[in-house]
Amino acid sequence: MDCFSNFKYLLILICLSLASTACTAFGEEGARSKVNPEPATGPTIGKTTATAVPAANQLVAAVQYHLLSWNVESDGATSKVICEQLAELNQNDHYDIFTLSEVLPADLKKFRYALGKHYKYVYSKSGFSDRLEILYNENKFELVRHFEIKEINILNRYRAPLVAHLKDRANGTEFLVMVNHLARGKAEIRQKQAAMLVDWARDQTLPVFALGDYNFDFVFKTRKGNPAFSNMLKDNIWRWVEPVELIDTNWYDNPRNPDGIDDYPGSILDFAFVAASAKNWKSTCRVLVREGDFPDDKTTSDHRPFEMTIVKP
Ligand SMILES: [Ca+2]
Ligand SMILES: [Ca+2]
Repeated sequence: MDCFSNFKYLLILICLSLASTACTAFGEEGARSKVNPEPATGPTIGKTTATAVPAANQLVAAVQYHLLSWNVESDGATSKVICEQLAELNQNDHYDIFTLSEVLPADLKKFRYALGKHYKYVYSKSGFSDRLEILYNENKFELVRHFEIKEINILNRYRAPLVAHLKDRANGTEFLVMVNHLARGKAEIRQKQAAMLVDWARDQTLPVFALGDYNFDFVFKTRKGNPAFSNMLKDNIWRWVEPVELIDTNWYDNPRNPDGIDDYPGSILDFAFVAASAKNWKSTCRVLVREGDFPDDKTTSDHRPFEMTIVKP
């Protein structure tokens, strides 16, 4: 080879090397969208699409989790139907964490298998036939500990809040997930429970996400809940994650005088709250409406499920 041929050879080598670098960069971009098929939200929108070759720090996916909360109406539904509906809601393992209330003891394990063996669960010992259950994707999370806050189960007649301390296996993020089902019949008990939840949350250092059936009777028209709701919001320790659209979460038609019309239209009983550093996370809540869900029947729940997406800052 003469001097000119050497130069051409060198040029070809440089071109080949550049082409290979570009392929690698686009390959990583493609891989990221597979890992995170959810539409990008908030600040991530546009970051990767506007830049042909993103910087390494932009390839890190946002730390976000999908939670689903649902009162499954213990004795007013069948485990068979609830299992089918849970599996349908959780296609492709969409939800990382479930917080359920009104779970019959016999159904705790069934709901886990409806989601898959890689979901594990903890449950409340309190609650008689209306237990609380937290299920989590074990591939994603390690369970650090779990506990019930027994004092809030006043007179041992209701349900103690159930808390799971989870740790993300991939990035070490730790947080608490709580499920609540506050007293329905006795307003003063519910009010006391809400005040005690505030006292408990005041001392928390980890992010806290608390979902469930709070029986706060929040009416859309007046934008007011019952006195327990006011207690819960006292001192801004808890922040309510209001659903993006206010949709009734509960169907109730007095069985003594049924007229096929919901007795409490335009109101909700089910809520998600955040406390401590969880207030810095981006949290979005949505009530899930499925075709034919209301009025419920003897096999389905009288509550709608709702979901919350949380994104770490
Ligand atoms: Ca029912
Ligand atoms: Ca009615």
